[in-house]
Amino acid sequence: MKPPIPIAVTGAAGQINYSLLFRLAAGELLGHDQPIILRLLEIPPAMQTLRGVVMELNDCAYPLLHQIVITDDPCVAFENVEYAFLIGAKPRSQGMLRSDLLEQNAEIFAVQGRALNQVASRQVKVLVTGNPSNTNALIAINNAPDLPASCFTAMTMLDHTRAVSQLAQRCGVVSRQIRRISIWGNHSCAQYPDLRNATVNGIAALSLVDQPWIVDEFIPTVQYRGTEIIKIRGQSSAASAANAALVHMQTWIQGTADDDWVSMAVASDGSYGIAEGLVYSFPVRIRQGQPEIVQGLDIDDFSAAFLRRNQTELQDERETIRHLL
Ligand code: NAX
Repeated sequence: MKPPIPIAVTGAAGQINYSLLFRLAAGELLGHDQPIILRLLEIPPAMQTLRGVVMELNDCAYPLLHQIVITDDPCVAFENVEYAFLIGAKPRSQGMLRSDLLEQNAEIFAVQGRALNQVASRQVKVLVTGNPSNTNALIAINNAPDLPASCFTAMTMLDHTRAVSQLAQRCGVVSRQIRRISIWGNHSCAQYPDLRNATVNGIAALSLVDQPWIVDEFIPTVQYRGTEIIKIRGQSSAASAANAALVHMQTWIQGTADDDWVSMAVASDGSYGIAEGLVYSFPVRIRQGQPEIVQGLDIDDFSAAFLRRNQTELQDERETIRHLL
């Protein structure tokens, strides 16, 4: 049997984790021959709920689940971890503004960035899901000066899979026939779901769908999907978000298919004119275990306006939390 690998997960008593933890414990991230240790971080008021979740995890008798550590200390949760899912934060409820979220959640990611800097593996792969995820990742990067910024990503995979699904449904195909969807910018309603490079069974998506559908249906449906789910379900997306977190980390570990890419928010290197350092979602491929921004895509005026709007929004968010950088 291989030695167990620790995986840190924050917000472990929350609704996303009520799906994610069970999939991790079943071996969906690291494979069905790799034992794991779950290192679960929560705040004290949620510890009781977390103990109940741990009872259920134990009751599944997962063959690969070697140990579960629960703690409210980030330095314990992140000790030597290779993988960290930063999910814990206050979720957006109906009517809550992003700026309120930003204020409330920023401090959490400063503390957790410092803890990762102190105790995590130097190759740790960190996925920030807690909202506002791009700016929370920016805060974590800036509070972890001894870790390369490339250790940190924020999640736009849910937006990506939503976009894939919308295009697949429109074209009457299944999702694996879709390639090269891109989500640009912020994980917010400003994001730009872009199908200009997408293919459906190898055929250019632009030759199969018309511009009014793209502008009036595809883009807003993806942008506002989270809001719509809160309205209809009464709670924010959970199982689909857990799935996206898992797919994001799996892709980071296993790589992208040769003819495809995924969307991840990473520290900008100035590509496509996006200010260096901003955590911005790009189409990325995984090369030697690292996300690399896909280069050379044609950006028309319509797309450029979206890219600029997202940059401005993220720069404004950065100003709000500058004291934490
Ligand atoms: P829940 O409120 O169900 O769970 C959040 C959990 O985090 C709670 O148990 C809470 O006690 C815990 N928590 C709060 N502060 C913490 C801290 N300092 N350390 C450790 N744990 C802490 O929310 P859930 O629905 O699970 O959503 C979690 C986060 O994901 C939210 O910020 C939400 O907005 C965000 N989302 C991000 C998405 C993305 O695509 N980037 C999509 C889904 C989701 O909305």
